[in-house]
Amino acid sequence: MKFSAISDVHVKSSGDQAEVLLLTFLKNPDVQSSDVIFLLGDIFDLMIGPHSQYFARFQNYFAEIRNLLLKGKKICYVEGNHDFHIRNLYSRFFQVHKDLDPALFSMAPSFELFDANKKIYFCHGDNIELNNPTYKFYKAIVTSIPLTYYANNLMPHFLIKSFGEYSAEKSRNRNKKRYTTESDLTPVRDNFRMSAEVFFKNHPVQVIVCGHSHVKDYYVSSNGFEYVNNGYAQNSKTYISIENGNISFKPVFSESDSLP
Ligand SMILES: [Mn+2]
Repeated sequence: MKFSAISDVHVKSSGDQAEVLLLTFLKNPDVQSSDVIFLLGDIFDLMIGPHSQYFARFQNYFAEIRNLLLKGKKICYVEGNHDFHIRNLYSRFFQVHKDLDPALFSMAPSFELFDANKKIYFCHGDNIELNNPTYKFYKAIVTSIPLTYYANNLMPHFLIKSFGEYSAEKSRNRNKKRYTTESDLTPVRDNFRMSAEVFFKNHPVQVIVCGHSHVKDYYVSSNGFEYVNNGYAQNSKTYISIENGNISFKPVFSESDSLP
C-alpha cells in the first residue's frame, strides 16, 4: 500500500504560496496514486467551526478534495491547532455534494494502520508532544465543551477571520524567531524525538508520523520504531510517502511545475 501525508501547510488565503503548494500536492500524480492521502493538521492557518464561507474562501481546495473523492481516493484528516472544530464543515460539504461518498473521508484525532508488517500511527503531533504546558492549557480550553459549542454554533465567521489575521501576524514573528537557525531547531527536534519515545513505550507501533513541530526529521529509534516529521511544508516543500512500509520524503513540485 502507498500512503502520502502532509501537514503544517498553513494556507492563509486563496492564491497564496501555501495554497499553491497544497493544490500541487493534491494534484501530484504520485499522491493521487496513493491508497490513502493524509492531511495531518494545520493545513489551514485558520479554519475554526463549520462556517460555509470556507467553501467560497477556499474553493480551489474544496474543488480538489471533490476531484479526489470522485476518483474514489480515501482521505484521512487530523485536525491541528489552527484548523479545528471542522467536523461539521465536512458534514455540510457532503450534504452539498450528494454525489460523493462520505465513507471515503475520515476525520479522527489519530489514525493507525497496519501495512507491510508495520503498525503505522498518524497524528498531528500536539497529542504526543511533551514539555509544553502553556500549549496544553490552551488546547484544553479551545476543545472544552462550552467553546466547542460556541465555535460550532455561535461564533461569527468575521470574528474568527479578524482573530486569525491578528494571531497569524504573531505566529509569523514567533516562527521567524524560533525556526531559523540550527541551534534553535535542535531542542524542538530532540523534544519531539523524546516525545515519540515516550509515546512508543505506552503505545508500541513501528512508525510514528506527525507534524506540528515545524522541524523536519527522520529518526530511527534503537527501540525499534521510526519517527518521521515533514516540518513546515512551505520550507520543506516535501511530503511524506510510505510505500510498502518504506518511508521517504518526496518533493511536492516536479520539474514541470513552475516553482514559486
Ligand atoms: Mn500545529
